[in-house]
Amino acid sequence: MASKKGFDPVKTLEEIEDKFEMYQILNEKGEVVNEADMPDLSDDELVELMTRMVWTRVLDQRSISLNRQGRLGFYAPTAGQEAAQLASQYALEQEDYILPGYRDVPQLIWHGLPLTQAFLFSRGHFKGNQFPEGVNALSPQIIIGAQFVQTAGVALGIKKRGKKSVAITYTGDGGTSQGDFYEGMNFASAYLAPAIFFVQNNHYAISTPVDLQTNARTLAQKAVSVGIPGVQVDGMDPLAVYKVTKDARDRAVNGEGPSLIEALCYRYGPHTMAGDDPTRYRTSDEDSEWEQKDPLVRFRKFLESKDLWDEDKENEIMEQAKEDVKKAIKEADATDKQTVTQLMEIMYEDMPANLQEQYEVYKEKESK
Ligand SMILES: Cc1ncc(C[n+]2csc(CCOP(=O)(O)OP(=O)(O)O)c2C)c(N)n1
Repeated sequence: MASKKGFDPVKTLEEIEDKFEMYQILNEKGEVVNEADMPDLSDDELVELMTRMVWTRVLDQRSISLNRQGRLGFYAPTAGQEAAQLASQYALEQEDYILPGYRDVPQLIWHGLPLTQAFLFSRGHFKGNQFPEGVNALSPQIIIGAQFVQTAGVALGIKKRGKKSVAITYTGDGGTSQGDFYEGMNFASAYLAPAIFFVQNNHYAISTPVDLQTNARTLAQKAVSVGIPGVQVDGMDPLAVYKVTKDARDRAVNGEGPSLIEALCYRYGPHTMAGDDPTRYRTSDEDSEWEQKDPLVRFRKFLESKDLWDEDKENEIMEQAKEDVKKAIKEADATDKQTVTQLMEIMYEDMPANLQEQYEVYKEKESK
């Protein structure tokens, strides 16, 4: 076989890596730096996107406090990731499927999951996972990377049914080290399945920094290995996140296959509320560097410059969010506690004989 003369694989790698630059539309000061790529969003839609980000920031603060009071169970903080989460979800349509990770409850809420159910999920109540009709989503996945293969499958199902919709999954930077990450993307690529693989690179998998996950300069470039488009986007820039997700969706529904998106962001809080202390692995300098990039701050500046936003409006949304949380947690409190037999009933259509025996024991206990 003839070998290519002068072929330099190291140079080829460098050339590929150089091509993956962070994509941005709105800079940290709220200035548009890429006018040509401004997404086609009306003033009302821009305000709606900001409203969702402000509301979700309050939800995060309230959820942390409810967790500390022992009124919520599992909770993974989201502050700092609003643009990555909500602007990507905003680019979806109602018929699209979301396969979220444990930190991705906000996307589910804005896709139609009632807040009360999100709270029940946090408490481990099965009702938190019984999504209303028309909310196309799977439950938040705790197993890292496990939804990549499922997303390829859901997307292939969408394609086989001839539907014009997509399946999107979310993971963190840590998730890209799982074998499932490559398997899912490769399968979806081979079948041109309408999938979007969305990585929120918040730079840490619990305490492990992203440069210990991989020697690759970007996570987006991993798309090259399976022959799909990959983009690294400023995940603190809602307009850029919206644009790249919308483009990926358009390509997917047009039969052009899946895409990989890496959104550079930061989680301000701890990994979860189960005892993580970020000060043990992050410096306060790094925290403040990222706070300068905050998605709400830059989008507020942008909207104010267009006379679309002011303090009164923001306060109104914050009050509304607090009211919504109050009402939802009350409803969650008023929900009957789940029983062991209920859990068994929803697990099995036909219960195995050994469990049937246990079921009878619990039924008896619960009747007292
Ligand atoms: C397969 C698997 N391995 C390990 C864990 C334990 N674990 C829980 S969260 C986490 C870190 C994940 O980090 P990343 O994917 O970057 O997501 P982030 O939490 O930053 O959103 C790990 C290792 C798990 N849940 N699943």
